Amino acid sequence: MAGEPQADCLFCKIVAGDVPATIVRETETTVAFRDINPQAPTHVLVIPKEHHRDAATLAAEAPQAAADVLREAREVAVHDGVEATGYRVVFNTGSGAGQTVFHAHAHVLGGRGLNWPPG
Ligand code: DGP
Repeated sequence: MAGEPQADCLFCKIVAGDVPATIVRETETTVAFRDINPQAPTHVLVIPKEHHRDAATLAAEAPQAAADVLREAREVAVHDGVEATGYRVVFNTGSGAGQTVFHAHAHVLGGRGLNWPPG
């Protein structure tokens, strides 16, 4: 069923506490934790606790959870002190766009200059 935990999903294991992560914030519906391979001083992943394979699927299957992820992205930026200077929220969607973990997640990046287009 849509949203159910998947036994082979790394981020479902982080939600369950079975894989350790540096948690920044947690709400009823989301978890935010530091990326294991940070690309900026602030590089935090915000995920819905429910399993959906990517951001587009999340928005279609659980729009409230998608909104919660976006709200949390800002809260993470405030938490890390990068909200005022600017930060980037990225959803890699599909392997061709660089998605490697197929549990919807927002990358929140900040704390350094961020070029556009990203390349
Ligand atoms: P993406 O390429 O958009 O699917 O991003 C997946 C991110 O997940 C990538 O930046 C690295 C991060 N990541 C992979 N494995 C782990 C892990 O075990 N712990 C944490 N904290 N992050 C991970």
